[in-house]
Amino acid sequence: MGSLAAVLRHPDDLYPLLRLKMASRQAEKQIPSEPHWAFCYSMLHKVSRSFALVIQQLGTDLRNAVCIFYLVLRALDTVEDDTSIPTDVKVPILIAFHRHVYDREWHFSCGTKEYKVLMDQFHHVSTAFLELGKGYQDAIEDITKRMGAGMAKFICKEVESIDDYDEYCYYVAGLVGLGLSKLFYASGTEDLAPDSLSNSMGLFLQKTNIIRDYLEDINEIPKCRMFWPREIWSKYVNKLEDLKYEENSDKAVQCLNDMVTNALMHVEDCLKYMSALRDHAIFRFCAIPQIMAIGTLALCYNNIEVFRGVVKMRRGLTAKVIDRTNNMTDVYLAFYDFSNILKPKINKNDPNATKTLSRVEAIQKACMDSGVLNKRKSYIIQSELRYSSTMIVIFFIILAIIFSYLSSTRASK
Ligand code: IN0
Repeated sequence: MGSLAAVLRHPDDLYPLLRLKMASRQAEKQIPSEPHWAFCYSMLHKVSRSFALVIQQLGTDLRNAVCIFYLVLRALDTVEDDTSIPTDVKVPILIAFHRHVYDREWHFSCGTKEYKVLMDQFHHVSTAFLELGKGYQDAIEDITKRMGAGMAKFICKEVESIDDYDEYCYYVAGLVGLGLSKLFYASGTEDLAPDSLSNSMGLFLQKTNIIRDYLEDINEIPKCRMFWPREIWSKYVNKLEDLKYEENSDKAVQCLNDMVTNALMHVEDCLKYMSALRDHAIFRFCAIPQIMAIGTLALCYNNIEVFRGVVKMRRGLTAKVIDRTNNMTDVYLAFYDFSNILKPKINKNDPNATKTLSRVEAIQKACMDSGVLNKRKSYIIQSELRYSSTMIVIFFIILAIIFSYLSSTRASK
């Protein structure tokens, strides 16, 4: 019902949604027949929904390597995330995870739902990993080793300063960027990107997740998870969980805006990283999550709902992003448009208003300086406006027909 209402409100979502559905059906048909690869690709579809589609569009060898990298990281994440595992059990698993991927016998039961299946049947992932080229295996092993050690370090350490926050995000997401850049390079299609830019790609995605998932993480049972740095939230409340209470709404939104402003710092690096990519499928694989992230930040900024429930981009808009992201012009347009949605939400009484505004303007300048903005209208927002005005016109035409029908029946009586 909710999705029907959303489509009625945004009728232009319908076509991209149908295309996404068809692409998803097509991708499911292409799942390989060998049992270990079949397990890996169907698991990928279960844990990453639309993102799996974009992975499946990569060239065969790179696609297999990215699929395994993604599942290994999800498995490592499942161990890290499971708050019911005692620390003395969890830490050795995280530290040795890079060796477990070589061991077809290894498995550890934890997590819930599809993640539990992934962990219970991890031997399929190891079997597939052992079939990858050596260059891909080395890159995945190296990143898994460094990430596992970093996660272990943060099991017993709180995220106090902004430096801690950047360090934690480096372990769980920046390293993913470094690993992916290595995989792209190993595939022979891309130059090796500078580590600092690869890191920013991960930090921008992960910081957006941490902002969006505040409520889910704070309400985690049996133990809450806290990733917002004390250096930021302590300016607004005494305890991180106080942000969710209604009486602290004003402070909560100010703190949220501070967090969003911090995340926006990485955008220029991300634009630079994406503009250097050459392969179309790799480009889409990188650009789609980035556009989703700036869209999510625009939605979360100044939005108290982040502390009340789930704030997510609607499915139709996600489908549009997947359907229409093909080159850097699309990326600049999307970043420009989403920062334009955020900009009027900046309240001049917000303690970080000047900082946020200068971040948004720097992003818009980077998009403008690309020289492509005036060549084309936005592929997302403009069409939204056009369609909503079309809907208003249709509404008035229907109203006029009903009115003239009613007046003619009354006149005949
Ligand atoms: C990712 C990233 C990802 C993709 C492309 C380039 C990247 C460069 C640097 C770092 C990460 C990069 O993208 C996914 C996107 C994703 O999984 N989306 C989910 C939505 C969701 O809410 O979970 C979907 O279902 O579509 C991502 O978020 N991460 C990720 C993990 C592994 C790999 Cl190989 C690539 C997770 C994270 C923590 C942000 C790195």
